Amino acid sequence: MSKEYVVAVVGATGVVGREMIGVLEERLFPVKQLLPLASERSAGLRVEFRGHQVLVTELKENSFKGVDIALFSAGADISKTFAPHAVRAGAVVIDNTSQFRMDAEVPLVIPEVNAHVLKKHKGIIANPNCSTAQLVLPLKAVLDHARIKRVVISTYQSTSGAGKEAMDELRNHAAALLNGVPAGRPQKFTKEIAFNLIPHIDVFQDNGYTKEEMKMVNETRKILGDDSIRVTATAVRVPVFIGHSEAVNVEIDRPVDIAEIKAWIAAFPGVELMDDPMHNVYPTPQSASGKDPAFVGRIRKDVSCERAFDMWVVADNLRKGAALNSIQIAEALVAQKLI
Ligand code: NAP
Ligand code: 12T
Repeated sequence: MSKEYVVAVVGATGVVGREMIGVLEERLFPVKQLLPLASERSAGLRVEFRGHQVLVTELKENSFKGVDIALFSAGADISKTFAPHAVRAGAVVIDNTSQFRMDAEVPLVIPEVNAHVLKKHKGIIANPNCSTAQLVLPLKAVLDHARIKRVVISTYQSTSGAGKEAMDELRNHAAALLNGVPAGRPQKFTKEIAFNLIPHIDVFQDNGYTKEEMKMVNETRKILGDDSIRVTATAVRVPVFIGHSEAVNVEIDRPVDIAEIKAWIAAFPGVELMDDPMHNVYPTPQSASGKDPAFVGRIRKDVSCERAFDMWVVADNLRKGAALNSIQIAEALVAQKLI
């Protein structure tokens, strides 16, 4: 019989953790035992897995005895403190936070793009930021055929990227405003999110960018293995529940042939071309929500630069941007006999 694994989910009660448990079940990952972990606030709750109610226990240093795979999604500080305990207990950590992504010792992996770096892991593997994850799929499709000189990104990121309380804030504030009631002070955001846009995700840095924007700059180059690619980004929170969208301009090393670019992107695994403007076919967060691929549409030649093209990339941030990619990393570890 093929091997089965004890899988811990740290942050099992969060929007990403719940999605992880759903994806493990849906993809028939060989789970021998599921260990849902969260804060003391959630200890005693149950999560459903394969028709059973599984008890959530409090995350502790000694939670990882006998665990083969630990999926972390409870924030960078929790990963910083507890991932080393999981590794010491013999688990392979797949970390969904920003804590270890730029650590030279830690592979940062989108399996369709760079599964080959997994073999260098020393116990921790990082899952990229949601906005980076969906971006690097069409970029790698192009990079397999041409040099990429520069990428300019504007994001339209949903509230689920900031967790369950952020989604609640959008729901509650929108409902209040529609009922003519004051929405109350923003809690999870710096400004009112309902019927608004906020050009501020994660914290500001000294260079004027936000940390979310710099994650896209640095993680994209690390995953694509090419530090010569110049990347700049503006990250914006929008009043959408699930699904991140990105307007992306890509400059390559030769004049663009749009038919060729479309063919490269259409043929790439994990990407679905959704590009027929004459019939109003292009992805939206609603159409991408609940689905696995990164959807790409609006591919067109940049009228201001003959070596550049524009595209619109949309994915479910909780799936390819987080839970799905983490489980695909686990599947790749199994396929490469690294676990
Ligand atoms: P969420 O819905 O707010 O859930 C947070 C989870 O972390 C809950 O299960 C929570 O447990 C748990 N947690 C919080 N403090 C804890 C503690 N002291 N000890 C143990 N567990 C604790 O947030 P989310 O959207 O699922 O995101 C969780 C983390 O995943 C984020 O902070 C981020 O680092 C990462 N993330 C990454 C991406 C990506 O781009 N790949 C996308 C989204 C999120 P309780 O319910 O008990 O509080
Ligand atoms: N602050 O894992 O707020 O780097 O949307 C992902 C999403 C951090 C991360 C967000 C964030 C991460 C958000």
